[in-house]
Amino acid sequence: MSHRTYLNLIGGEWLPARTGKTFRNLNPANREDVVGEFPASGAEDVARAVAAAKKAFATWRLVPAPKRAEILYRCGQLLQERKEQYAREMTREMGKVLAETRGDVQEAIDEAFYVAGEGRRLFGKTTPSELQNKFAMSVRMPLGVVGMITPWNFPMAIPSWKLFPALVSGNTCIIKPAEDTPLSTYNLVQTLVDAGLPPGVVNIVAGFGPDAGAPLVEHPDVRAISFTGSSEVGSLVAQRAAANFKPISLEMGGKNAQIVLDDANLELALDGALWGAFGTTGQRCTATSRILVQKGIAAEFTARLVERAKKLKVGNGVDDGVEVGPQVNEQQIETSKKYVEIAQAEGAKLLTGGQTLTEDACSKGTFFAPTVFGGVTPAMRIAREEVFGPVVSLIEFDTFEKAIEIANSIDYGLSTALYTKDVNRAFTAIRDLEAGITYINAPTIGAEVHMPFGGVKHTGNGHREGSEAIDFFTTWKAVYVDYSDKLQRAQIDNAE
Ligand code: UN1
Repeated sequence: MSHRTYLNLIGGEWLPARTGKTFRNLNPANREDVVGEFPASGAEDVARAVAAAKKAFATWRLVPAPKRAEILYRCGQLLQERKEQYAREMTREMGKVLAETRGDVQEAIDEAFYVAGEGRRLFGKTTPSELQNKFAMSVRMPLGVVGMITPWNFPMAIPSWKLFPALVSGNTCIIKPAEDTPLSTYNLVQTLVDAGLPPGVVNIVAGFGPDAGAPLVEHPDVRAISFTGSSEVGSLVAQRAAANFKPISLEMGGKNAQIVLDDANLELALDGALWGAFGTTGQRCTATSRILVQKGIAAEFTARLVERAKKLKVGNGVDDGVEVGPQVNEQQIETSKKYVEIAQAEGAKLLTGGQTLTEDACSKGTFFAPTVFGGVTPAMRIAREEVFGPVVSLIEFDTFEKAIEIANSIDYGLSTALYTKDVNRAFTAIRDLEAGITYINAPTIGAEVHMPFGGVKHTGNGHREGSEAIDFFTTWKAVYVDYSDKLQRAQIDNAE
C-alpha cells in the first residue's frame, strides 16, 4: 500500500527534516499498513522552528485576544466538519475504537469553543493603590515561544489542551507529537492553518524524544514546556528545564482506583469498571487499574467482572462491534506481558486474559487480551506501578477507612472513583482521596475540558490543564499609573 510523506511545519512552510531521516507511522491493528512517513527531526530543525516562532511572536502578541479567539472558534467549526475523517485516521494510527476517536476529536472541538470564550475574558485584577491618585492593576502577558511534547493516547485532544490556551494567550508554539501518532497533530494544526492562523504561530517538529524533544526543552528561546507522558520522561524534562529555570507543566502517570462499597449499585459499578479499565485499551493516564471491592460483594463483583471482561470483543477499532482495540505498539505489549509475569510471581491470581492475541482479526496487530487479576494486595507491584495496558487488579477490603488508606498508598494521584449510595461516605472520600480528580458513581475516566485536569504526587508538578491552563501559559505584569504629578514613595509617604 502506498503511503503519504509528511513534512515539518516551520514558519508556514512544509519542510523535510535537516537530518534527512524519516520514520514510519504504522497501524497497530495491522502492522503492514503504513499510515505515513514523517520527518525524524533533530536539533537543527528545532532551532529553525524556534526562530520562526520567535519572529511570529512579534506580531501575534499584538493581535487582540478576541481576534485570536475567533481563529480558534473557526477551528472548532472546521473540526466539526472533519470529525469523522479525523477520527478514522486516528483509529488507523493508534488503534482505539471509532466511538473513542470521535470522542477525542470532540474533546478538541469542546476545547476550541471553551478557549475561544477566554479571548474575551483573560481577566486581570484592579486593586486600590495605597497612595492617592495612583492606579494599580495586573494584566496577563504571553510568555513568548512555548514548546509542547504530547502523547499518543489522546493525539488530538491533548495537543488541543495545550495549543489553544497557549494561542489565545498570545504565545507562539512548537509542538513535538508522539512518534506513534503524528498524523492527528498534523490534522489539528492543518485545521488551525485553514482557520486563518498566521505562519509561524504554530510549528510542528516531528521525531523522537532524545533527538527532537530534548533540544526543544533545552533551547534558551523556548520560555516554557508543557509535557504529557510518563513520569520517567517527565522527570528528565524537569531536570533539563531546571538548568535554565524554564517553567514546565507536567502531566504524567496514574494508578487510579475505583472503590466499590457493599451498598453500591453493582451493575453501575461493573459498567464503570469495564469502561474505566478497558476503554482506550487501558492506555489512559486516568485508566482504572485498581478496583477496590468491599468484602460483602467481592465474590459476586469479581465473577461478573471476569465474565464480562471475557466477552469483550477485541479487534480493529474501525470494525463494527469491536469494543477494545490494539495496544499502540510492540513495546506496550512487552510492558503488559512483563506486568503479567510480575503479578503472577508476586502471587496474584490471573482470572482472565494475560496473553497477546494473535489469531483471526488480531493476527496482524499488537493485541493484548483484557486481563483481570484477583487476590491482589496493596504492596504488590501490580497494585502500585502503572501498566498502561488492559490490565486491572482486584483488591478486597473490610472497611471504608481501609479502602481510602489503600487508595492513597501509592505514589500517583490522578483520578479516583467511589461507588456508593451513602452521601456521607461520598463526601468523606471527596475530602480524603489524594488525587486531582474524584468521581462519585462514575468511572475514573471521562474528564471534561472546562474543569481542572491534573494530579498530585508523582502525577504532576502542581499545574492543571483544562480550566487552569491559562495560568501556565501567561505571566503577570503589575502595572502602576501615578496621576498625582509628583513623586510619591510607597511605604514612606503614606506611612504615618
Ligand atoms: C489521558 O489519559 O492522558 O479523562 C487523558 C479522560 C480523558 C482524558 C485522558 N478525557 O479520561
